[in-house]
Amino acid sequence: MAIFESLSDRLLGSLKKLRGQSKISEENIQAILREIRLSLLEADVNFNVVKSFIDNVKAKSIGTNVLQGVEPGQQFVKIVHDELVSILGGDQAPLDVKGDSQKPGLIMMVGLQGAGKTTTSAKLALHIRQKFKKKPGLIPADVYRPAAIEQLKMLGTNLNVPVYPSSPADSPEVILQKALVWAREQMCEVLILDTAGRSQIDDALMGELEKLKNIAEPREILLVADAMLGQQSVNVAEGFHKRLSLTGLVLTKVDGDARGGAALSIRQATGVPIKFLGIGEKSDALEVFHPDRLASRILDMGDVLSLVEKAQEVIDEKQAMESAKKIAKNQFTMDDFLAQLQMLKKMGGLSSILGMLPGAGQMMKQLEGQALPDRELKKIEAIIRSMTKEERADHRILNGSRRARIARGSGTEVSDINKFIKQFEQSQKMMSQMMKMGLGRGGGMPGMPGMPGMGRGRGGFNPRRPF
Ligand SMILES: Nc1nc2c(ncn2[C@@H]2O[C@H](COP(=O)(O)OP(=O)(O)O)[C@@H](O)[C@H]2O)c(=O)[nH]1
Ligand SMILES: [Mg+2]
Repeated sequence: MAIFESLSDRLLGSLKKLRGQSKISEENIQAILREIRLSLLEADVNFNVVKSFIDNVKAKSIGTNVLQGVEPGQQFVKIVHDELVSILGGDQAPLDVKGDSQKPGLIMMVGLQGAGKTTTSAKLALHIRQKFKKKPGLIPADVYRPAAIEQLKMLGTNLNVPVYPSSPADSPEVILQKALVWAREQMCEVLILDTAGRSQIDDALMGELEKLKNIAEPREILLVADAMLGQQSVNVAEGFHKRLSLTGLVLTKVDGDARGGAALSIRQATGVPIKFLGIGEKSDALEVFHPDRLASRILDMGDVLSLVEKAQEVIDEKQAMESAKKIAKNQFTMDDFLAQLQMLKKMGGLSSILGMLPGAGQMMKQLEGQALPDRELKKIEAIIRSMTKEERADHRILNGSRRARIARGSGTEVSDINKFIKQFEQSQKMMSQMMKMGLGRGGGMPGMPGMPGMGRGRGGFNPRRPF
């Protein structure tokens, strides 16, 4: 993508200087950080976003242990990459396309004039039909620009998507009300409402959009913002977000020669996720936005990233093997439990992992009664962290007064501690039984999250693998 090319070139140039260095120290990254900072500012990234980016990279690089088999420079690239992913929003934010012909869902498009609302409305209709196999419907509600309704009608007709025949004589609210009735007759499942824009944010526009929002009860309110506006688009997004509570952003004209500042600032500044990129004028020029893919594209160092990831996996695996051995010897401690918890968090979702495990049905049942497993996990983490080293190594010494102290330290109740210890003993027992059943042979323990064979990027858990 053209807009990130010069940023990409500059970042890569800076990072190459770290190659071959034996250590990441404050001194040798100071200069690199200065260069990265300049590259970002030059790409028109918001000053505050640049500052927190640099601070975070610095904090994470200094004091990081260098992984075996990896150069410090390579590890630094990974840190910069991960921070890029983080300011771009982390995980990909999905589009809410719920709705059926009885009660169609509605996506409301808002933005300044010329940002690309009408074009993007048509693109989204196509996307929803192709990717979600749902019947879209388009509602033009820009009654101010004479050709606006015609424009959407033409786009929709070309795509064979029904477009409500709005009358410019009706107010936008009346158009919407009539269109909702029309949409049921048409059996549309997801509606896209194209609204009017202004050359800048004003109160009259916001008032009208608020009225439409109240009638439409949209599942999504997407702000369409022009990437060419650079940092200015951040102010625009903040203005719209304040009045309408946006659910997502579409950044258009990313195919142009903008410098990328908007893309790199807007999420961090507003907290609203970027959901799509507009990469051309045609109706199929829409791209689902993936923070990690864009970060990799900017840094263009796929080989280095996977190398560092592999090295990290080795560490995880070593730890996992350790605990498997301990389980076998019935020496699995709270410390190991904590390490497993952390791995679990990294892999995301408890139920998704449990679902892959043999004999996990029972564990799932036990968990079902608990309203918030994630909150439960945090509680357990706090409890273990409040224990002393001796207590973690052997929980049997936890008498009444120790339990009371731990409850105070972790902000929980003694009953929580008792419950957790009971659970811990149960899982200890269960695990050693599983080991005795032979599930642990072959180096791995499929019954444990984070065990070899289930690591990220290693093909996941294979249920047919002989244990
Ligand atoms: N190159 C490029 N042009 C775009 C993109 N999105 C919209 N446009 C163009 O921008 C202009 C304004 O778009 P329009 O949808 O009418 O904007 P609206 O006023 O917000 O409805 C049109 O000429 C579009 O073809 C995009 O992603 N890339
Ligand atoms: Mg328009």
